[in-house]
Formats: sequence, structure tokens, C-alpha cells
Amino acid sequence: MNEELFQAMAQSIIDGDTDKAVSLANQAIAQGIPPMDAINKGFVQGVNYIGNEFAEGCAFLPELVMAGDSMKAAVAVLETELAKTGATRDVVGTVVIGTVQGDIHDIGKSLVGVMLSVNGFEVHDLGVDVPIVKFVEKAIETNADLVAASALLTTSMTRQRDLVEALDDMGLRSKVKVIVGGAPATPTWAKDIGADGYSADAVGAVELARSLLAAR
Ligand code: B1M
Repeated sequence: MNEELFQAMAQSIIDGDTDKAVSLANQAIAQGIPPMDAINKGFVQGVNYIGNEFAEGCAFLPELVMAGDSMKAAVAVLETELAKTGATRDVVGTVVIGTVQGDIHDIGKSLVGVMLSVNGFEVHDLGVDVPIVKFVEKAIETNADLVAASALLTTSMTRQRDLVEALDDMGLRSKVKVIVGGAPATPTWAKDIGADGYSADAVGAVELARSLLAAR
């Protein structure tokens, strides 16, 4: 039963049909489907399909843009639902999150931010295309425990290394943990650039953040 709904969700993203995607997101909530299931088993399948088609030259930028817009709208509905579950927790730690400079992909980053927030972190989301200096300034201003940098492009991921270096130069590395994520990042990349950890998804990012702060 849910399989049909998940397939319809994926198709709405492939079609770039935002109204349909939002309606299906609301339907999932009404049916009591966990928001992360709707995102991962439904909508993400569609955006991954378009992403692969784009990479193979079988889909073009307008389709990628439409899929991204529909995905963003559907995820926004589900994020609102997710946020309701975390209203009364104590603050576990303070996180500054953003997508690095040169990169405007925000769907995954925002999801990671919402999941951290739902799980008790105070989250300062700087948005997309964030210069390194902004991450550093915000980390100092908020006395952050952790900086989380997302990158979806092989061209922008090098900024994650710049971020680690900048925090190092400011003498903040012993205090501020750095985690990285996004499609091109890997555990090896995180290790190579001196980050404290990598996560492949939003749920893993929460576990990683928790374990890093607990280990201090
Ligand atoms: Co872009 N794009 N895009 N795009 N886009 C990719 C990333 C690409 C892989 C598509 C492809 O070719 N297969 C490719 C990158 C190739 C590469 O670098 N090797 C690509 C390209 C090339 C581009 C442009 C350059 C296209 C162009 O203009 N010619 C351009 C770049 C613009 C820029 O940033 N400067 C571009 C633009 C766009 C849109 C604006 C149209 C749109 C984004 C809309 C938006 O974000 N508001 C878009 C989209 C939608 C995609 C794909 C199809 C989907 C991304 C997405 O939202 N996924 C993507 C292909 C793909 O990933 N399948 C692609 C869903 C989201 C929930 O997952 O973001 O991976 P994701 O986040 C996950 C995990 O990665 C992880 O957790 C999240 C939730 O589970 N995660 C973290 C993410 N950040 C994390 C941080 C953490 C921990 C985990 O800790 C800090």
C-alpha cells in the first residue's frame, strides 16, 4: 500500500509536479507515515533518478531545477512535521550548519539541520553558498560545539578542507568539532582533510554529532 504512495512521490519529483508532491507529503502525514520514510523511500528516489538522468545527458537543467523545486516543497512540508517531535528537549549542543561557498544545494543540508534540531541541538543554519569566514564568525558568536558543512559538488567540497584549516588557524579546532557530508564526501575525504567525521545521511549526522560531543 505504502509502496504505491512512495512510487507516486518519486514520480511527482521526476515530473517536477510541485502541487502533487506537496499533496502526497500531506497525504503521508495524514496516513501516519514517518516523515523520514516519505523522504527517503519516496521523494529521494525521484530526485536521484533525475540526478542520474542528468549525469547521463538524458535530462537537462530545467528538469533538474523543477525536480529540485518540487523536492524542496515536499521536504518543507515533512520537515514541519518532523520539527513537531522535538519541541521540548534540553539543548544537547550548538551547531552551525551551512552549504559551502560555490554551492547552492540546500535540501540535504536543511534536512540535516532539522534532524539535529529535532534531536535537541541548537542549530544555526547559515543557508547556502556560505563563505568560510561566515562559518567561523558564527561559530565564535554562538560558542558552537560543532560546525557542519555540506557540499554536493566535487568543485565545492574543497571548501570543507578550507573550513577545517580556517578553524585551525583561529585556534578553535580543539573546541569546535567539524563534520562533513553531501554526495561527493566520503569517510576517507573527512579523514584526509582533518574533519572529525562524515555522515552519509541526516539520521547518521545526528548520531555522529552526539557521539563527538559525548566523547569530549
Ligand atoms: Co545539482 N548536482 N547542480 N542541482 N543536483 C547534483 C549534486 C549532481 C550529482 C547531479 C548529477 O550530475 N548527477 C551534480 C554534481 C556533480 C559533481 O559535482 N560531481 C550536480 C550539478 C552538476 C549541478 C549544477 C552544476 C548543474 C548546472 O548548473 N549545470 C548546478 C550547481 C549549482 C551550484 O550549486 N553552484 C546544480 C543545480 C541544482 C539545482 C539548483 C537545480 C537543484 C538543487 C535545488 C536545491 O537544493 N534547492 C539540484 C539538484 C536537485 C541536484 C540533485 C539531483 C539532487 C540533490 C538533492 O537535493 N538530493 C543532485 C543529484 C543527486 O544527489 N542525486 C545534483 C536530495 C537530498 C535529500 O539529498 O542533498 O544528497 P542530499 O543530502 C543527503 C546526504 O547527502 C546527506 O544527508 C542528506 C539527507 O539524507 N548530507 C549530509 C548532505 N549534507 C550533509 C551534511 C552533513 C551530513 C550529511 O554534515 C555536515
